[in-house]
Amino acid sequence: MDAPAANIPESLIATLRDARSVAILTGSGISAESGVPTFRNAQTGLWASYDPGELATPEAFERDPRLVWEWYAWRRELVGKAAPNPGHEALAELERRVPDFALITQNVDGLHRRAGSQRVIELHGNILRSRCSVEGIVIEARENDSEVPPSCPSCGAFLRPDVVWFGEMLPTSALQEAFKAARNCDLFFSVGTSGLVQPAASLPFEALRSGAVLVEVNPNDTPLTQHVEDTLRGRAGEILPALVKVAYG
Ligand code: BV8
Repeated sequence: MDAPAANIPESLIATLRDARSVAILTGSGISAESGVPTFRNAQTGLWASYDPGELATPEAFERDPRLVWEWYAWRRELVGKAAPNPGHEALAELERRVPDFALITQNVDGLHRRAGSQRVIELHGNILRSRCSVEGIVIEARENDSEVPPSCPSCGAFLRPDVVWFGEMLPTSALQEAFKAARNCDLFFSVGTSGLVQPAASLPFEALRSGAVLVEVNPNDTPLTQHVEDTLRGRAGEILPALVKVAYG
């Protein structure tokens, strides 16, 4: 049995097989093996000197719309070159195996849907979509638009990435669906997230309060680690496929 499978407790396999309802929260760690830098990892190249937490704000866009738009264009290009990894694919397989399955993601890279996951709750939006910064309507950004940022075809305001910035409210329906899934699940996995960003970071605790078994998949400790039933220490791209293989063959 290879290493990741060997570290999966028998009790967790039994709980997974018996689970009626499973909820998963993912963060940027699950996309790391697809070559998408995690949110807090040092930015590379041109963006090395910028703090993502500062750029992903309405204030930054107000102050320098061109800079913020170009940062997202750089990230969109990275995501466009990335492919789902075995961790994303294992979650798509898990959805097919569990009667009631909810995949809640903080990620904006769209890789879960590209891996075949159907029910994906995107808490923080999607970097591949743009919206009018005034009317809020989603606009397909035109290829090679000379304006940076491009302007809304109907009102002329700047387009912005269709993501949730720090200080902005999350989409109400997505947040409500996420908390409902956390409250109703038998088993909750927190995968590839440092658990620092609210309100997403409250979801595992909501599951715990509702009696779910809580499991973390991460190479490192997080503020959640001390509260979980099982810690699967390692990379999602190795652990999740091993979990699915051991549980379902
Ligand atoms: C809001 C989109 C109401 C943009 C993002 C208390 C309550 C409520 C709000 C707050 C609060 N305290 C502070 C706040 C404000 C703020 C917040 O939480 N700040 C934090 C930093 C303290 N929250 C908000 O503003 C939210 N809005 O609450 O509205 C409100 C408004 C104003 C005032 C009060 C209330 C909006 C938050 C959404 C921000 N937008 N993304 C974009 O992407 O550009 S969040 C951003 O961080 C990404 O989406 C990312 O997914 C997310 C979380 O980060 P992680 O995914 O965890 O990534 P990180 O790099 O941190 O960690 C990676 C992990 O992976 C690590 O643990 C690593 O070990 C692990 N890993 C690495 N490799 C692997 C791996 N794991 C597995 N396998 C591997 N191979």
